[in-house]
Amino acid sequence: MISEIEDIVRRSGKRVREASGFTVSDKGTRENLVTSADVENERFLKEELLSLLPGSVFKGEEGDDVPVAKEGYTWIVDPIDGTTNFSRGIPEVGISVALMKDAKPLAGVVYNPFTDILYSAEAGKGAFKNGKPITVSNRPLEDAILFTAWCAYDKSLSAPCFEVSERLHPACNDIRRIGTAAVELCMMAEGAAELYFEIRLSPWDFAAASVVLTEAGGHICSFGGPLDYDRPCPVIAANTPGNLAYLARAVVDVFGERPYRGQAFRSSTEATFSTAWSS
Ligand code: 2AM
Ligand code: CA
Repeated sequence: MISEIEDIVRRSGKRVREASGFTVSDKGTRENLVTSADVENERFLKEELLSLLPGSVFKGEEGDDVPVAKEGYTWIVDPIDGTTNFSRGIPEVGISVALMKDAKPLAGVVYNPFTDILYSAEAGKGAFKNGKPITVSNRPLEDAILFTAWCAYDKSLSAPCFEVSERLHPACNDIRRIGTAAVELCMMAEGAAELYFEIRLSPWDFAAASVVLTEAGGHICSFGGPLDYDRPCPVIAANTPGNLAYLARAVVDVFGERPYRGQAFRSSTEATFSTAWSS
């Protein structure tokens, strides 16, 4: 099955790479973009993936946001992760396809059609970059690179996100921001970076990469427990449980009691740290 998914994703990537004359529009705020290539690629992936697995459910960013099925198979798809990069010709883009079974992640493929790098993983079977096994690094915090962003699409949350960066920067090696969460998480999976924090990611941004990162030996969670594959949530990830706990502590210290979508961070702190320490 994974090789068939990879084949579909590679074919969709060729279409994205060769797309010309696409139109760009915003989805409510000027930072949140969609192009006609996003919409066209979601249509292509939906058709191909549903015919690969008849009876499955398709959840996608551009117009197909439905709940993940509690029983059976659900695809979670971002046709272009890094749309702002794509619209400007910056070649950091990920086509992200996850397959869930009974609401649990089963497989993930992330493909950058501009670099021709494809990450893939199936639960329990390891993670791969263009077919070669990958693992997270074992770098300690002081050598770690952090991927993070400052919530461009909701600037009311950007100040505390900057504060998290301010705290981490002296403790680690440096900070990077590539503009596609899916590719950033996969770069962690191959050992190129060690830490990841975003206050709000949608399931299609992280679903496929979460399988790749977990299978590569990494750790990824939200606040107070596992990722929510049905709605946007905070995402923290690291190469080791110790680095995950350090980052989670910094995030909770900064955000404190600040409610996030009606949920106080503090109330879920204990569960976050038990996830961090026990995984
Ligand atoms: P996108 O390009 O598919 O929109 C940038 O750091 C990351 O944030 C990208 O993965 C980008 O995905 C994602 N992103 C952009 N707008 C977002 C939004 N409104 N909510 C959640 N994630 C978003
Ligand atoms: Ca997208």
